[in-house]
Order: sequence, then C-alpha cells, then structure tokens
Amino acid sequence: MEQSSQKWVGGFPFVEYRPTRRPPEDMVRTSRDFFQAMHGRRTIRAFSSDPVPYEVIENCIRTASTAPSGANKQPYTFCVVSDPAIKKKIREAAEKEEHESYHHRMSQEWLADIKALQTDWHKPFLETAPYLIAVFKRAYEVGDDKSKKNNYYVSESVGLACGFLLAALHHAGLAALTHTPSPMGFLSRVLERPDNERPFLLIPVGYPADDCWVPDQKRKTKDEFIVRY
Ligand code: IYR
Repeated sequence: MEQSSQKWVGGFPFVEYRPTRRPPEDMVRTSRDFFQAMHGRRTIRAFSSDPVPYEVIENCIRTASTAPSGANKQPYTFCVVSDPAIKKKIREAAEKEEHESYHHRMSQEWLADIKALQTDWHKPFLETAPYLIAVFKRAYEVGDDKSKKNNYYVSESVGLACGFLLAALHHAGLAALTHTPSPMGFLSRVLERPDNERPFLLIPVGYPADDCWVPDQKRKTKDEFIVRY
C-alpha cells in the first residue's frame, strides 16, 4: 500500500489511496490460491498444549483490527488469556452453562443438528489450548466526563473483526475454535470487564493435538450460495 499525498475534504484530512493494480491473471491465481488456503481451515476441539509465541497472537489480533467497523469505532476488546488459573475458572463456568444447555436449554432439533459434531458439555480444550481469546463487543464508549458515546453496527463490526482474526490465525499456522458457551455472562465476571462490554465469542487457539480428528463435513458448493445477475 502506498500513501502519497494528503488533501483537505470538507475540513477533514484525506490521503490518496492508490494500491498497485495487478494483472487479471495474477488476481485469478492469487484469489484461487487464497481460497484453497482458507478452504483448508478447520475448526478443532482437540488442542495441543504446546506453547505458541505471544507475538503471533498479537499480530493476528492486530490483523483483526484492520477489519472495517461502523464509523471506524473498532468497538471491541480482545482479552488474551494464558494464565492457567483463569483458564480453569473459565472452563468451570463454561461447563456449568453448557451442562445446563445440553440437558435443558437446547431443543431436540438443535441437538440433532449438531449431532455429527459429537460435542457435549465437557470443554477440556478451555484448559489445554495455550491461549483463549475472549472477544467482547463494546456496546458504547464512556467519555472522560462519564458520558455515553455511541458505537454503530457493533455486532457486524465485531463479527467482521473475528472473521479477519480466524483467517489470520489460520494463515499463521494455528488452529482455533469459535466457541459460544451460552449464556456467556460468566466471561465478564471472570475477566472483570466493564459494563459497556458484552461477551461476543470465546476463541481457544493453539496447535491441533497429535491425535486430532474433525467431523468429515463438506462445505456448500459455490452455486449453492452465489447468485449472478
Ligand atoms: N455451544 C455448544 C453447542 C454448539 C452449538 C452449535 I450451533 C455448534 O455449531 C456447536 C456446538 C458447544 O459449544 O458445545
């Protein structure tokens, strides 16, 4: 990306954006290669406890922060947990909620829909994975004078950032799980997050365990989700 000149538009600074145009054949090849690379990503539930350099996690979260967000407010906080005592607390609280969900809260249809994943309320990966990234959406900001300042399209913005994060983690050679123990209020309590933050996703990250198996599931083919006009 090249940044050349600056100018004022309606009283605000603008910078020129002129990324180098690439030949179409180049774009076809690189887009196909990127698709193949991303198509190789799998959600895992069996993690190795091998350590991962913190800088990799930090770089991937910085990539997440490059996603577009409503009014460029970047309405999220990424909490990176490696402390075993905190991971244990998170696991215990998550398993309590998940036990209740699997036994009483989820419908028969829902349970049937996820049967092929062979999940249950046990969540050992919350202690095994070297990092848990707890993503919080910031419903609003609090000004220095304690006034509330709006954020916009918060769920969309945080969802986009999480998509970038998962792509970056995969690109870096790591595996992850998008985990949504429900309800997730315990994350705010364990991590002592402020009132303007709401739990959004819990993402264990690490290498796959030596003996890691994933459901043999197929993705939809392009004609099932692309409509050309
Ligand atoms: N949150 C539960 C159940 C679950 C729900 C869906 I939708 C999934 O795709 C997978 C699991 C759990 O994490 O076990």
